[in-house]
Amino acid sequence: PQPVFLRDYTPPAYLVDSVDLTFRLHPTKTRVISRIAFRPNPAAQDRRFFLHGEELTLLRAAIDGTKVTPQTDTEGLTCTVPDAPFTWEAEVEIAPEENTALEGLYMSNGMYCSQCEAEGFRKITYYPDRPDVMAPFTVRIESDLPVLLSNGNPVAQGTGWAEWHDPWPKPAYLFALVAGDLVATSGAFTTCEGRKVDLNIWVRPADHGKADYALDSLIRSMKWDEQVYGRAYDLDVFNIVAVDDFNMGAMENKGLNIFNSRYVLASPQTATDRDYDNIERIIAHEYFHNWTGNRITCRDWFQLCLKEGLTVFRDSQFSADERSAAVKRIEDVIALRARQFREDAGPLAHPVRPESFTEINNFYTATVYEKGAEVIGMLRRLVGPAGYDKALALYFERHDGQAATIEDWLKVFEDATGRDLTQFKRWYSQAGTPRLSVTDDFADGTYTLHLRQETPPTPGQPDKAPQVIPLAVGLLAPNGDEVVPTTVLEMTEAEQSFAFTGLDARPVPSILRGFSAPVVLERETSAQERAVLLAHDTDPFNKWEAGRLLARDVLTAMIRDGAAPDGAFLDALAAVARDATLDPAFRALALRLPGEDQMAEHLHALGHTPGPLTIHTAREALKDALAGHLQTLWPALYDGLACPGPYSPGAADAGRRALRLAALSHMARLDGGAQARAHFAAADNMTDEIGALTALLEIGAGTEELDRFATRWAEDRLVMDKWFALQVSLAAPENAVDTARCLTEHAAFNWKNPNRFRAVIGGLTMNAAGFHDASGAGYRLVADWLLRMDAANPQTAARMSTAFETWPRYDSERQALIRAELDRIATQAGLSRDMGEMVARLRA
Ligand code: HT7
Ligand code: ZN
Repeated sequence: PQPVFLRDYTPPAYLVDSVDLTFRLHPTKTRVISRIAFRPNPAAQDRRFFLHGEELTLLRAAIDGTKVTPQTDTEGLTCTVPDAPFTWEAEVEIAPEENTALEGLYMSNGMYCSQCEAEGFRKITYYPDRPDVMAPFTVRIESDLPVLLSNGNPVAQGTGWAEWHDPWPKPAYLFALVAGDLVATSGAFTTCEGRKVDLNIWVRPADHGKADYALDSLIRSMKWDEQVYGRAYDLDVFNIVAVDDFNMGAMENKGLNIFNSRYVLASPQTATDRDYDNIERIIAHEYFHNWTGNRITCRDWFQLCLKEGLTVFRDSQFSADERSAAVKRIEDVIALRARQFREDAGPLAHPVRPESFTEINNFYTATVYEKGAEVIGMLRRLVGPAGYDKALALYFERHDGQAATIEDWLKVFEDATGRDLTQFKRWYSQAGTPRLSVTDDFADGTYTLHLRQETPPTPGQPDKAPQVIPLAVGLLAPNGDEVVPTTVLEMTEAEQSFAFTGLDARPVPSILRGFSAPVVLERETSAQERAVLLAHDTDPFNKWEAGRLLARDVLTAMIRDGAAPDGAFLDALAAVARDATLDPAFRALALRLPGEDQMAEHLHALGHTPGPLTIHTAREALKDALAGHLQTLWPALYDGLACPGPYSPGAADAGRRALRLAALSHMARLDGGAQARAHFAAADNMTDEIGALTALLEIGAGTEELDRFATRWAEDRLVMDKWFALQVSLAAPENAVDTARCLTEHAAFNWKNPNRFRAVIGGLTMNAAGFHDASGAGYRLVADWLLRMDAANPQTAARMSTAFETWPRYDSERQALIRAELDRIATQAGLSRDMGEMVARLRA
């Protein structure tokens, strides 16, 4: 397969005025009859008529009613067509039951369901399957199943059939069809424009009653998008369907969102606070796509960040408004550093807007999504909230109904605010995380920050130009009083200095407040300065960051130099944990030590390659030290934080539970797990149940509780995913591979279900010391499963292959072992395009 390049974009030869589809559903012989009105595109450079089509059996085709015999190959068909508007008709046969790739039309537990983004529609019928071809769709579904759904509004229905019409022109990737035995949790929403919208969340009958939170989240999202972005919903119905077999989290098909059931189904007994949080966030994300993605879509797949970066940014704003903004920002940055910085530092690094790809499914990445959102956050900081609102209003006005580009997006900001964004655009084209080194001096009441930025080379990009970095800075007096409130410095040069005058004493700088740019800040900071920031910074992000840096440095010294846990750090953390004026959720985050993977990356940047087991052991020792040092605090926190009343997933109670469970996990290190066992036995919600089980597994206990858990939840597949994931990811390093192998032999290990596969194989890759076991057994087991999964479901297998992206930071023995596995995968006959591209990039 050949890569495609952004620079080679050409407009489509033909545009589509309308699409009529009839589906006669059958597990192995579904008939799809299409009737498509084409017209020549005046803007096209050539007139070749090409329709994408893969794995289709073409039964007949006609143009304007006259039978034609197109030339077909594995990618599609060509045909001689009139140089004027014409109607194309075709009938194809497909076999949804045999579709294990979960792309196109497939079956999950007896239900028909589609997934077309990015290029799945071509597995349903012949079509110009590219996002810049937009058309209204009419769909007729024929099936005996009781619930038949497609995009848009219902037109008519009878026994064994239903018709839908979507008046909003859309690209084929937003097409959706669902047919099954489903029940709805329903509600209604009246938009600010007076449209009454029927809302339905469809689930399997056995899951009835578990969609209330999803519905509530949907209603809150609809309200928020009206209030904050002025965007109202535009159809009479909004349907969401929960599906068990799904490659990703959810899909924003117009009027018919399809979700991985783990992001819809929740009850206090079966879902954790994190699950509730994710449901709210993802429901919002997919809903927000209705405007940022559907009404305005992407011209081509290189522009993916146009919809994904913006929609992630919008869902983060929503979560910040609905919950705690400070906690949300910290959680987002933890995730960004863990996934995107890691990606940027390895062989898979790519720009937010990639310039080439072989398989677009491989580019639904943390860089496109999360860094894409950070870039928008920087833009908003640079132009200010009012400038941002003005630009967004212009974006919706100018590009509604269009397939747009990043150039269009930036032009809107330039036109709305008068700002030149030529240099800013580098954030879209340059890969890699900029390193920002900071030194300072103080003389005669003037404090000067000296900044230097440098972005390391990434694949295909050896040299980087300076980027625009909005740097939010505040200054604190040595006693902790804020003497300069947050100011945004705009760094544009490779080296630049900024002075603050009129100061009485050398201040303590609080730099990169709110994590105002996705960079790595490098600055020699004394423990004393960090302690001041941890105790007094008014910026909650930097207050948390001060604690994280202290923890990171303590861990670094323990790993690298065999140092003992630092007492001053333990005291500083104790002060935060004890501070009842702080949000419990914030305190819980402050107590979370940097992860093993993060430590490996940090030490690698410092030129060290410690074994993963050394990192694991040091981190465990620091946790033990923290447990012992604060032994009187933990029971006090535990006793004082019990939530009064029945379970509520709201931020306040979730924060209390998070801090209480952090206390419990430290107590387990002191009492052999006695309190955790009691907590497990008394738990009346899944957050407490999983929290107690985690505390036990972390100290090598919990066998009995695991068994009890499995007995209790054997029939609940989402809860059982947790059971599978937890024991692999928390296994002692020396047992992790065996635990994973053993679980792959478990009767309930249905590996073709992506959630179950990710629970076990993904669980192993998350157990850093286990996966990177010096024997190479972890690498071997994962590679074996990648190969097996690739033959069934390339998308899910290829995503999992990113587990190998960190190879450069390991010793030469481990590097050789990883390379051997990548070679083994690369030479496998019949490897998918997805996996072929991933291993080629990983090995480069
Ligand atoms: N836009 C969607 C991305 C997507 C996807 C979803 C489910 C299965 C396969 C998929 N491929 C791409 C999800 C989103 O970002 O909202
Ligand atoms: Zn999205």
